[in-house]
Amino acid sequence: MRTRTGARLRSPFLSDRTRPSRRTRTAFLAVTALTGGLLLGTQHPAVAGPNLIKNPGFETAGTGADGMPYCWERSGWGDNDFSFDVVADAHSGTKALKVELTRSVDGDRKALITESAACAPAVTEGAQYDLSVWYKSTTPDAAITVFRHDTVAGWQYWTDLKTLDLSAGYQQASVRTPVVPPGTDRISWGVSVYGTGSVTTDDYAMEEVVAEPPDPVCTGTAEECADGKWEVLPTDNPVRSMHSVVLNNGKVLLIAGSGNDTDLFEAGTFTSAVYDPATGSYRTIPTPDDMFCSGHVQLSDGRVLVMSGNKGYPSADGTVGYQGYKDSYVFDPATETYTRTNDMNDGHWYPSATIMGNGDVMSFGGLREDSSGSVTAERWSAAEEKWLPLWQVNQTWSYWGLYPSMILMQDGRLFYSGSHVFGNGTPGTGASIYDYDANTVTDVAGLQNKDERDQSASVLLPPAQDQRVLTIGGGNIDSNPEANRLTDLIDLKQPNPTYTHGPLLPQGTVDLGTGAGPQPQTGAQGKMYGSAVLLPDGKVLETGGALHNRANPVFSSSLFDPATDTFTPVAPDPEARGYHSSAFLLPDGRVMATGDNPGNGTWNHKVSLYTPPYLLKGPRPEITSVAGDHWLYGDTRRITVDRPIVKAELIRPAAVTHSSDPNQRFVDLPLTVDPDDPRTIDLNVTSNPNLAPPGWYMLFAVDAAGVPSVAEWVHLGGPAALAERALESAHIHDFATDLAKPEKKPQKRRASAPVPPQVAGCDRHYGPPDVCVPATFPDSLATPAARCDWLAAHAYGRLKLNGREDPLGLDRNGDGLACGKGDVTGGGVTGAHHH
Ligand SMILES: [Cu+2]
Repeated sequence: MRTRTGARLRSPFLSDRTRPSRRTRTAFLAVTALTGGLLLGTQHPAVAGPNLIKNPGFETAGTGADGMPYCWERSGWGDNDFSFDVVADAHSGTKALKVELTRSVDGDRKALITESAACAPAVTEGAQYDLSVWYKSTTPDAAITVFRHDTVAGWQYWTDLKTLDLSAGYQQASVRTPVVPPGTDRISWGVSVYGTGSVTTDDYAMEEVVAEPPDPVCTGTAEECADGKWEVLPTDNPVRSMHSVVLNNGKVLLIAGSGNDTDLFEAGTFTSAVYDPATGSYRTIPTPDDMFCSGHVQLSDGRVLVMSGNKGYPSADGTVGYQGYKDSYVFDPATETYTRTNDMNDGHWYPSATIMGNGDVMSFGGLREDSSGSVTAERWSAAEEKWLPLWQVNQTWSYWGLYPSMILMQDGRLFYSGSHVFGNGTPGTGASIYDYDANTVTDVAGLQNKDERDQSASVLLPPAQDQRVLTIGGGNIDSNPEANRLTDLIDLKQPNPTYTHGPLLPQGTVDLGTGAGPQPQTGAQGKMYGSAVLLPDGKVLETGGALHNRANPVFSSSLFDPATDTFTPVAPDPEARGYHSSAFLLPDGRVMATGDNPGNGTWNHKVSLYTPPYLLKGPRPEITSVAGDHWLYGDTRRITVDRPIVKAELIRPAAVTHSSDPNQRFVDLPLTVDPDDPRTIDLNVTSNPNLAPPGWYMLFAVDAAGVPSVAEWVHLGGPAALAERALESAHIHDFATDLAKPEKKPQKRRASAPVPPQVAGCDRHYGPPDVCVPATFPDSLATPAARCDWLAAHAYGRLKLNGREDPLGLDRNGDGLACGKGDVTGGGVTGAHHH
């Protein structure tokens, strides 16, 4: 077998080799045609594909009244003053096209290839194309923008590829498209001008990239190469961490606080640990507060903002629930210390945290200091490094529930996906678009069973530019049905985004606590508490989960491919990963999984590592150099790699808890491949901070077999993040502006929302607060004996009553002990003791 080296790939980017001007191309193609048979047999032909663009230099006039050249049309939107003119200032020939904006509030103007079968180039699904254009520009606000023709849905915005530098004289911009999505038969593209100034363009070209896929290589067993492999690490996680934050030095912050352990809480023992994947070691660090079930997000400088946490556990009499701190801290990865910030305006146990395009952080939901629900929106100012006072923050007084999944959209609005923790979804459709600046909330339709998406997982699919969200599974800790297999997809680029049904989750095995071990799932059994992890090859790993409220772990993992909207089952994590578990991508391309906190109060300290199939395909591409690690929006940054790649991206490191990581995103970096050396590549960075909020990212380069490099860390930021544009609408396309549902007006000002004290689905009449006797038992457990058997099978141990009431009928002899000897006959009540 041939070894996999760069040299083995036979000139994979044929069309890059030569980029003749339009003038010379005709002659060149004639030579190619004459010698084609000969070239096929050679190892390194340098052949440019034909230019797929009609009238690429505007030399042929059109017939329309608007004066546009043949096969070119005017396009654009928004509030601006503009002109389109055919001018004599050509790069070649006698004509060029000038687009000018003299006033710009929002939107853009662009000359596009006419969106017709006669003019728009036909493309092949799965192929890539090199686009190039000669241009002059007097504005920094110009980008190559692509539309695609969907065979079902028609013409639609696809993506932005490259921001054009200012240029007084003609220069050429070239960039490679991503893989053409399924269902696409044509594309149209042009230069979008979205700020005042002019851009004159000429001599467009579009050539198909011809890449030979590498031979398959397998360095494991056939099963491993298909499904990947899990290993359980020899060293246990020293803390009961339900929070995992990947730091910009490659280490992982694991926050436990009291770790949902009332003994630790009463002792004031709060912990965090920093895990170093390079050594496999943990360092336990002092933790100033009970950050159990706090919120967290990396700030733009790489420090971690940690907000709220547990001020107090529920009272024994069941009248007071969990109480949330107003406290907030910043964790510095360099010193591994926490520093207190100013307080939030309200307490927020289980808050969301979303970083915005300007580096501010928005936080919603959770429980207040008195255990009622917080209706206070909180905003962390990046400029002032503090939580803003209430009067500076727009308020709708909405109660968003616990850990509401709030995903930043490309125009700065927030998408509430419907993923949340504990009980029912929000009133209405259970999902909405929240416009902070306008202070409006508008429901979006289509989320299935919105009241059974408790502890579902939502993720912005790769690439972020596609603005699609996947929501996976879920259950309901109050009604406690079997968790479901539902998945839902939404395309936030549509005028009226609506969830559509995704494929059912693949099933694995489930441990029902019967003693028989994990059994194949049946019927509609799915999972809640699952994790969704973006992988560098552009797929999503969903893994772990459980069938019921803090019980019955599900062992299944699968890969979701956003290119096909399908799941492929892979090897499952051998460890239980239910409540308080998390999974996240490491910079080396593997996935780490921690935690599990079943209802009996125990903790799974075992840590698993997943090696995806892409790491069992032979040598990985290597990033051999990066032009600086501080990148700006709209930049073009050169990297070198040891062999050709087909994709590069920035992945925002995880900050995950309770299946929720709304900041996780995969930002595609369109390639400009050096025509003379495919190992020298310019990466085109988005100019839109809402697509990639400022901060540290993992830069991956991926080859044609989907094998990623090890990540390099780069910081993305710059003035664009602070520009007003970052807070307002994106230039690229008018989207999600034709919502069918009416805007909800802000609610009346109020202090809080009522939340029952048994919010976590646990019956507080039994046992300590860190043990969760389900308020609703799984179906079919109707009798006290059956319930006692279930508790015993799930190792609940001794359960004292907290008062005289016994609503579940577990203490029939009234001795103050649930499911004691005198309570059950023939029920064999045994099991491990808690603590
Ligand atoms: Cu929790």
